[in-house]
Amino acid sequence: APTIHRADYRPLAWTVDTVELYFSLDAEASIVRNTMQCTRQGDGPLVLLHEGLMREDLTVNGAPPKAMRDEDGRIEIDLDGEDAVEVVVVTRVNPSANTELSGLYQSAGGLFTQCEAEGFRRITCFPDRPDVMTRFTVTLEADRRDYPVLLSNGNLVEQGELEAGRHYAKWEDPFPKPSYLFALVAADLVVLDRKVTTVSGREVLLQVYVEAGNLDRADHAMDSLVNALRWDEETFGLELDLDRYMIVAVGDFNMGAMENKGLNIFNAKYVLAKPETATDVDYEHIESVVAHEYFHNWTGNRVTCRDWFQLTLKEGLTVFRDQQFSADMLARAGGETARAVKRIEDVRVLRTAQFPEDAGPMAHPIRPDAYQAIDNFYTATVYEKGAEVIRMLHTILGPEGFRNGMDLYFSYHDGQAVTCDDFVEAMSEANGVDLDQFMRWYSQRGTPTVHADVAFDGEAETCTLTLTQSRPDKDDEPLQIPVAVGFINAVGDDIPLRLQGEAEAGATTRVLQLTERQQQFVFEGLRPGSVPSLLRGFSAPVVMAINESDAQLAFRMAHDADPFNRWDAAQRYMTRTLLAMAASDAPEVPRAFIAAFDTVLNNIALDPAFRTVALTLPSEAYLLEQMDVADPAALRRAMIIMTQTLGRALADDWLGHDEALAVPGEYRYHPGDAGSRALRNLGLRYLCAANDHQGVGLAELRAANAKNMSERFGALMALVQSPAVEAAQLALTAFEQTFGGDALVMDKWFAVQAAAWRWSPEQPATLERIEALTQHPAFSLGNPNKIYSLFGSFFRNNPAEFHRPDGAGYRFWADRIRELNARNPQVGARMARMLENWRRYTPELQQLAREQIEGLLKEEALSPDVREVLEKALG
Ligand code: HT7
Ligand code: ZN
Repeated sequence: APTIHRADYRPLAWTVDTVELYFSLDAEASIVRNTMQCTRQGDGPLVLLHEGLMREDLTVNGAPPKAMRDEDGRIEIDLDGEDAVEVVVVTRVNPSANTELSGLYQSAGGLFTQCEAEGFRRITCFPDRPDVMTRFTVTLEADRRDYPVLLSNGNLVEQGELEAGRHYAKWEDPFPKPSYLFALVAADLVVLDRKVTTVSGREVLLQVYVEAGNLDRADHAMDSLVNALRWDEETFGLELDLDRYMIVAVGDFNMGAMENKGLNIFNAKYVLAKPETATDVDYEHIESVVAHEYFHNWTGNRVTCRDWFQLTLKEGLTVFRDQQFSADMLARAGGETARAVKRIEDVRVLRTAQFPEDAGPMAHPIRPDAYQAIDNFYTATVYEKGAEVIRMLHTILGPEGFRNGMDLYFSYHDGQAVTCDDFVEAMSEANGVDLDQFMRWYSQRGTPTVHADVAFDGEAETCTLTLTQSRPDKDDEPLQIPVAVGFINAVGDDIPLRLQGEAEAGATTRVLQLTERQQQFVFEGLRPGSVPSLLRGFSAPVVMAINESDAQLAFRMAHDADPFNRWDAAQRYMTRTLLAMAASDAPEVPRAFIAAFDTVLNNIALDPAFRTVALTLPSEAYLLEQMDVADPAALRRAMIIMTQTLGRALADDWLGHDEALAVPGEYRYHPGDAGSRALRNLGLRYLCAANDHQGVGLAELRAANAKNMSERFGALMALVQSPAVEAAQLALTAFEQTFGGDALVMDKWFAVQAAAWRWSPEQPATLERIEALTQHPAFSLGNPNKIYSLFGSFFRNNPAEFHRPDGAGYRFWADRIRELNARNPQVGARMARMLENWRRYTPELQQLAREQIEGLLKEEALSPDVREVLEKALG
């Protein structure tokens, strides 16, 4: 596939002002009649893009075009002398044969669309680029019995009966939009309605559409939507601009959800929840994804991207907004610790998913310069690092300055397709701040490291903090890095800080602006022995390198007033301990480590949710990234010894907390309750790892009888991740019997087995178990959730079993990529990425991985998506 470069962007010569779509819907043969009013805006032909379409007709002003070229999915029509034309295209599509789930496709008997990024061209011929903003009118016609619900964007303006059991609905979207935001749904669904009044007094209808039988799982999504609507009014003064806002749940969906104007289509996983089937984490994800899509209505839809290189303009900003929203919701119910725990969870995701991406062959700036398949660039870098970049702006400008910048951005660009520069310029202008250097975050890839050196002058009572930034790409220019800093005294209290030149001491946390390669900051009135706490709240997406002893880490784990850094101290201590154990022939957990762990576990003044994150080991993906040569087997041995030791040494404590933290009464989604459940689940994890008799007994009981899925699944996971093989098998079978008919719950059942460690050589290998599970009746290659649960969970969360020394894991991976490449290249490419960092592994593993990647690249029918990933992996 050709490489597309950001620098090559040119405006189109022709745009489409209005489009009228008439769909005659049918699962095998849908006819699409598309009438476009096009106007000239520059020199050149009218360009229409298409992919995999049966074209039945194409006319310009009622006649076949006189001069037309059609090559590689691109039609060019010369229209010399014309300034405005009507173009009609008639196409035929087969939704039931669409296994890629892009364009118009079938799922569970209904018809759905997914158009971002380039799916609209799989429905009709169109200048399918985000800078073409068009007013859409859509008529859907279908069989009433099979498709009683007919939805599209905007307002329903007409509906009625037709002959032969068919009916129709006509929808008009008052807002011009790019084609990637078009959507339709034709299906047999039920709906949850709620009416709310917006801040300006307009009554709007909110709807959540689900399959019959799932209405009792739609309330949480609806509540989340209402909360998001209110939050955007209050925080950014942004009001819902439509009379009707719909969310539709679908079982087969490549990603999480899609923000189509007024008609969001969601992976059912991010809509459906009731206590018996959804965990606290599911509830949390639903809240944030519903909010994310809602927030796109302004950041993405009203102001959209000029081209796909600007993707982080909408995604980074919208992730930042959903993170702030969730933090506010959690803090409202659970106080400030709940906010801190949310920040910790977000950073954990960044470090686990984005840091390795930024150090691997797919590394790219948050605004990439080139791509082959845009679907490969919906990445952790564009989303999560992009959100961190926005967060830094928020930190630098302050909440008010940020809000002023947002207001100015909308006042300039509402209704436009713009660039990241436009956004940062609005922030700069609104605050009178020069952000030219800050813009480098958009063009430089890789995670920067900030080295910190702390030197005390005992006599003068000063402390000089020297910060030095270094970046993976040598030619990179220094970035602007906000570094939040605090110091803690010997009894664990935060010290009010006075920077040289200041008259008196002020706040205990100060944000320093590191703009040069190296800078010194002098603090006055600081005694030697004061302990620095750097990068508080993770104020920038960097690695903070500082020499700290184990004792200092244990001290900060117990005392740092910044909860993020307290957690981070624990992570650093765990990381260094696990890496030392992985490098040792006789790994053992040091006593001092157990003592530091014990102190946090038994500090009941600390919120259980915080204790849970502080006592959760770093992910294996993150730890492997920290090893000079990634050795999954050695790391797994260390992880097993660590979890067993912490379970055994602290068994009584875990059991005591289990009893003390039982949550009485009916399930409610609440951060306090969720924190207690999470700490109990973590306790079961450690106890079962140690094969503690009482712990296993508790887990067995809870896996069988718990009233809510958080406790039931937590117990199941603890059993499956333990040497208690028989108890685990019994629990898995019982779980399957209870939930075998529930696709979303079965996703969990697949995922937990795919992530299972091997606790002894007698235990069957996880790969064999996965191979058997592909034959399970609830498994389907056509359902992305199943792929992510069974294969994704294995490749991502089970490195020791995936990177097996005999190469069987890699052979399995290659076979799956072959299948998925043919069926669903977007999902195939995602799975292909799971081996992209193969060069980090031991030489033996590298050799085995290389063979499989090279073998795949010899395949003739490789999709552009999969090919791009594999070629980059091989470098
Ligand atoms: N903006 C949405 C992206 C999306 C997507 C992209 C490629 C292929 C399929 C997709 N489904 C949804 C999701 C979001 O960020 O809100
Ligand atoms: Zn998004």
